[in-house]
Amino acid sequence: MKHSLWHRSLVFLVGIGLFVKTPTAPSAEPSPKARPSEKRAKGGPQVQKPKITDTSKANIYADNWFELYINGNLVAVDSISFIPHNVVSVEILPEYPMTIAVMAKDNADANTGLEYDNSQIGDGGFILKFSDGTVTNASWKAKSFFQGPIDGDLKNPKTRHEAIPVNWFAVDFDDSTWENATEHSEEAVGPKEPFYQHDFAGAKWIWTKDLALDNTVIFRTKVASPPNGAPLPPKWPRGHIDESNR
Ligand SMILES: [Ca+2]
Ligand SMILES: [Ca+2]
Repeated sequence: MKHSLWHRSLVFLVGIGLFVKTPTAPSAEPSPKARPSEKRAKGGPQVQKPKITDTSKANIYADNWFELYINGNLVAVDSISFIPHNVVSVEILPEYPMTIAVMAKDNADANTGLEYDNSQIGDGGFILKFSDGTVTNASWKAKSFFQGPIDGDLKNPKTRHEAIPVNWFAVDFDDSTWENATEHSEEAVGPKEPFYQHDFAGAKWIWTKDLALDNTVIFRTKVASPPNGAPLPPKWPRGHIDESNR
């Protein structure tokens, strides 16, 4: 009888122990709503993101076409191949130091250097202004990769092409041996109406020395800080466009 009572008490106590332990056992995985850290990772209030007011306006005019890279990234391409002449006006998110690299092309047949059914010699010209005060001038570097017609010979037009380096737009590309750009007068370039409808005040027309016979020109410059004296912007989160389209 005594033994049996002790046995029943033991079973009772073990049962109480199990009952008491059960509610304190570790719970299952928390629901997604209970993970604030995961929510923040998707872009919470602690991420300082740029607004459109943090961008600069870029006005760009090329006689006849251009593509523009900033710090190795393609930023703007002239939407019209050669004519009519147009201004490309876009917002950019500047980061300093800012390496700007531009490929500009005059309208010229690759085999003759002539335009309009090989009937005449055209001339080039490039001008750019950013609202941070960046402008084109003779401090930029310039190099021609396509000349023609050599000696301006219209009857027997010949051309000279130099291979364009694959990394011509890279930040670390070495342009130290290149000549400085040449500033040309507005009269010499003869811009069309869209130029006068945009703000290019303070910017200079640039090309190589030869506005007529140099047809593909690459320009490069490095801007250390906003030329208008504005403070350096924060290091915005950016990310890079994957050009392999994965
Ligand atoms: Ca030309
Ligand atoms: Ca032209």
